[in-house]
Amino acid sequence: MYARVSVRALARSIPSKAIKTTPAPLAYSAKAFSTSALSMDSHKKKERVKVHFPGALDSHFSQVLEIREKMEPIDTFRVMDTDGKVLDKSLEPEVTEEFATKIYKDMLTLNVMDLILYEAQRQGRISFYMTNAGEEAYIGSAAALDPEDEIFGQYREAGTLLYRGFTLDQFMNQCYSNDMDLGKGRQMPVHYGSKALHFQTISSPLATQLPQASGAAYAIKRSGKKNCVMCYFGEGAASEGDFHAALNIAATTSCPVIFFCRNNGFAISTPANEQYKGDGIASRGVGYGMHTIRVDGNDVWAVYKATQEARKIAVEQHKPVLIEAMTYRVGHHSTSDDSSAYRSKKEVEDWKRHDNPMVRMRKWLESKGWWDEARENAHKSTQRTAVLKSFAAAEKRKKPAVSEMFNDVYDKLTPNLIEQKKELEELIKKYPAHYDTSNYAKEN
Ligand SMILES: Cc1ncc(C[n+]2csc(CCOP(=O)(O)OP(=O)(O)O)c2C)c(N)n1
Ligand SMILES: [Mg+2]
Repeated sequence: MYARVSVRALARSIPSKAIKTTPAPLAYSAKAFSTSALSMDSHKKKERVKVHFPGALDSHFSQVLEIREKMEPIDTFRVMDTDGKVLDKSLEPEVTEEFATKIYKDMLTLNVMDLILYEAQRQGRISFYMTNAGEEAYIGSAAALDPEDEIFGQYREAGTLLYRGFTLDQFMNQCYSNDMDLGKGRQMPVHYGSKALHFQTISSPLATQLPQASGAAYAIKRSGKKNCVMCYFGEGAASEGDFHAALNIAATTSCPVIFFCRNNGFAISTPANEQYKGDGIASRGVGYGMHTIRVDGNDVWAVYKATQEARKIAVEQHKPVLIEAMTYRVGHHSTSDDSSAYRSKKEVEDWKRHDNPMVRMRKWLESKGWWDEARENAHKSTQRTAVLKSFAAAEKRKKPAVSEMFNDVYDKLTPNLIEQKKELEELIKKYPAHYDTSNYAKEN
């Protein structure tokens, strides 16, 4: 049942040689529970009669009591091997040098920015940070989107913003919560948002973005815009109830949304094998009757191709798609985590050495003659200088004006907010030693 749904759906929507059509798996029947004399073989010869129940229209009646635990695992689509070699010539990406190098340059810039901001947190200069190491290939998914597709992120997708043109100054201003921060200092570092770049502000409670993404996609469908929603989340977040609510409503109301799961093997210290028993997150997509793709999340071109096809389905057919990108989180979960407490350093080093998305993409670019050591060093060095410059400028700026904490909750200040604001102003005036506002921007 599972494979039949997914293969047919994929075959209809992705006219590519790359799409494998696996035959439906044989039923895993529990013969021990078959009380009738009918064997599986003789049963199969009998004419199959479809059920008439409204709850499962594709089912057939059977005299074999089938108890299923497993289904055929979903394959992982890849274009390049771990050395950056394209495995099937028909999958060679047809892209320009400019496009391919932009993706890689953004991956490199993200690495440079992560390194500097991670250290800045260690020195106590910002309060928190999260890195992307090991998962940089997800930038391939951003490259497959239209700039007006609405993005809902979890927190480890800063590269998608970078790809869309969020500036280093904007990243730094947010991490410093200064008066130039688009979020006006109301969020923790890395909780970016940009209305201009169609990137909804990150929120800390896991999975809240998923039902919101379904709702936004429904609104896009109603508006008639030829766009979709892209919703990123981790495999850990998929354990939240919101995940299930989001997928079910998107499937039943046909919302143009791509659910992009970064399955990086861990939810802080909880490994994926303690998080779920099924075939990853992808198997759930088919469970909700939705197009589903599992992809090598360390392979930029596989991620790019999968997202391109998913976007076509979402925009042209108004249907949701689940992509599960298999990857590995090389960095610690965040600056509040020390991953050596729950996994060996050797395991991490092995991933860096044997399946590194940066190396795979770089080798592919080098094979085209589009990249070399000199370009690598030059890009890293200019980006390091640029990040440090933005960083120093952001650090010098004042915090947003104190009154900003009352704004934007509602369109206009409500009577109770006006009262609270007045009370705070009086307190600041009365106890200046306790409420030093010299580091805050002046009130307008
Ligand atoms: C509702 C909720 N529960 C718990 C947390 C604490 N928390 C923050 S991140 C995280 C792990 C999430 O893992 P995953 O979704 O796999 O994303 P990853 O960090 O691996 O990218 C947890 C448990 C939270 N922020 N919100
Ligand atoms: Mg995870």
